[in-house]
Amino acid sequence: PLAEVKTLRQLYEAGDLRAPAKSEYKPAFLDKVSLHLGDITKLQVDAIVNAANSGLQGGGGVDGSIHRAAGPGLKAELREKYVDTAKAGSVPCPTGEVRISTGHELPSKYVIHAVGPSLAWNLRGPPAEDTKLATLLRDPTSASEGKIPAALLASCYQNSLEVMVENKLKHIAFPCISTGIYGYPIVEATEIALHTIRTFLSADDHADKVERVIFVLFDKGPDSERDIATYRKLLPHFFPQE
Ligand code: AR6
Repeated sequence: PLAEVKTLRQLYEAGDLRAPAKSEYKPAFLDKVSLHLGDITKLQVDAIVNAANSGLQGGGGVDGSIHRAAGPGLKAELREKYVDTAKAGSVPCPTGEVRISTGHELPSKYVIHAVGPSLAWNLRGPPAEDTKLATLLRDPTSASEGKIPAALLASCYQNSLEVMVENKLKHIAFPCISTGIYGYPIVEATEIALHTIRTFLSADDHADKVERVIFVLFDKGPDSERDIATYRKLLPHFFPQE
């Protein structure tokens, strides 16, 4: 099944991705990174990442789909490991952090539950002007727990990759964390995702430990066209063709 998920090299060769005229990045990792359109719950990989909430007991969006596909054992495992053990006054998984579970009835072996920052509660619908959103993204007091949303989103990707390597897992598939119900703007979120992964793979011996990082874009989402266009445009910037 992983053989069916095309690498960036294959996408370039098929003409599905086009390199930009110029990029400050050197070509690298083209066999380790994939862009895949579809449902993350169908992927048979070592780990899929869930865009969870800090309660870790399920929700809407990709979280709901993962819990449905995994069956009730997932919720029970999360409750036992992280909800029941959470100290009084703390949450099972604070924003920016991740928790790992097994995959239960999913084809993937593990699920890494990542809690992205939410801008939705602050925006209450689309921003009136771009400047309002720009302020929100940079103002540490305006969003999640007094921390800058971009840093929290980067932490989701960074922590997921670290947990992956710690557990000796070889592949990981990410959804577009925070860009659905949590309202993070897609271009900024994609830049954070791609930058964090490119930097992680570039460090020390990380590239040897990671076989594949898959960006999964939901083909049936309301914003799937927009998401696909964004990844097609930005991926070649961070991972240019040789
Ligand atoms: N496979 C891949 N991607 C998917 C799938 C799927 N089956 N379903 C949705 N997506 P969201 P968030 C995409 O809203 O913004 C939940 O209630 C979707 O198109 O799932 O981080 C949680 O419990 C979008 O691109 O996550 C939290 O409370 C991306 O997944 C909250 O939502 C993320 O959208 C988290 O919100």
